[in-house]
Amino acid sequence: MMGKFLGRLRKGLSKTREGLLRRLGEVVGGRSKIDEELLEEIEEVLIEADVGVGPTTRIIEGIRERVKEERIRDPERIQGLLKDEVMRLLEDSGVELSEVAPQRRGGHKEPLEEGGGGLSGLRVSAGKPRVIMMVGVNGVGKTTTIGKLAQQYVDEGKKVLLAASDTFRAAAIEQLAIWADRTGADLVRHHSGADPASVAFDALAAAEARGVDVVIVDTAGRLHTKVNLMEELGKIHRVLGKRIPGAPHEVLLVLDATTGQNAISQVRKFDAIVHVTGIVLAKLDGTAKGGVVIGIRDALDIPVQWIGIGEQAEDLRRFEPTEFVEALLG
Ligand SMILES: Nc1nc2c(ncn2[C@@H]2O[C@H](COP(=O)(O)OP(=O)(O)OP(=O)(O)O)[C@@H](O)[C@H]2O)c(=O)[nH]1
Ligand SMILES: [Mg+2]
Repeated sequence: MMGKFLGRLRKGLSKTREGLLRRLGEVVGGRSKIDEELLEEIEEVLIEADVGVGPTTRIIEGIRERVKEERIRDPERIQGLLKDEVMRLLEDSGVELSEVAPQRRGGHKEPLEEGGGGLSGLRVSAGKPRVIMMVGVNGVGKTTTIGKLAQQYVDEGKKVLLAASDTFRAAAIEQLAIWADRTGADLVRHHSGADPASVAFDALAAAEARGVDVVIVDTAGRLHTKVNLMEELGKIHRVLGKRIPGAPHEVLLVLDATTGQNAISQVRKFDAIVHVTGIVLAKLDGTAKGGVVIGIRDALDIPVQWIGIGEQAEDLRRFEPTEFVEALLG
C-alpha cells in the first residue's frame, strides 16, 4: 500500500524533506542532551521551512512539554517528537470537512452516488453536473491543476467538461484544449477576448445537454488587488449559479507554494468575491519551504484540499495530514 504512493509523495516533497532533515541533523549533531538552546535552533529550522511563527511556537511548546513530562534527554528523539507535534497541530487546527460550515463543504455531505468518491474523493451528488471553478493569481498552476483533476475524474469513469473561461490569451485556451485532449474531457471554448461569463454559461448548457458529471471552469490569473478583474470573477460565479442553482459547488483557489506565507493575503481577497471552498497548494515539489502547508492550514478556516507535487497528471494529491507528515518526517 504505502510503497509507490508514499514514494511519489516523498519524492515530490524531497526539497523540503531533505532541507528539514539536513538542518535537523546539523542542529542535533554532537549534542548530548535536549536543552533550550537546541529547541531555539529547531524553532529556526521550522521558520526557515516556512511553517510560520504561530504554528512554530506551538510545535516547540509541545515538544518542550513532552521533554519535561517524559524526561526525554536524547537529542536523537527530536525528529520523532517533531513529527508527533506537527501531526497534532495539523489534526487540531485547520478544519476537518465535517466541521466546516455547509457552504464550505463543497458538497461532501450531499447524498452520495453508489461507490463513493474513489481516489479523487469526488462525490457526485444526485444533481448533475457538479461545477468546480478554479481561481488564483497569475501563473500559480490553475490550468495544470484542472488537467490533473480532469485526469482523476476521467479515470473514475466520470464524464468531464472543461470550460475555457480564461479568454484573455489565445494560448490559455490552447493549453486547456491540450489537457482536454490528453485526458479525454470535453471542452467548451469561444474565441480569445470573448466574455468569460458567457463561456461559463454555455459550458453548463452543454454539460446538461450531454449528461456531463463534472464541469471544471478555468479562469484567467488575476491579481487579487485589481478590483475590475475581481468583479469579472464575481460575474462568472453569479452566471454559473444562475444557470444551475447551487453552482459552482466548489471554488478552488490555487496558491503557488513557492510564494510562501504571502499567499494568505490572496486567500482573503478571493474569498470575499467568490467564496473559496478549498485551497490547492501547487508546486510543492519546487520549494524547500513546504512547511507553508502547515502555516496555511493553521491560519485559515478554509481547508487545504489538494497539493500539487509535479507537472504530470498524477502529481495531484488529496492533502492528508498523516500521509503528509509521514512523507516529510517519516
Ligand atoms: N513543478 C511543478 N510545476 C507546476 C505545478 N503546477 C503547475 N506547474 C507549472 O507552473 C506553470 C504555470 O502553470 P499554469 O497551470 O499554466 O498556471 P495558471 O495559474 O493557469 O497560469 P495563468 O493562467 O497564466 O494565470 C506551468 O509551467 C506548470 O507546468 C506543480 O505542482 N509542480
Ligand atoms: Mg491558466
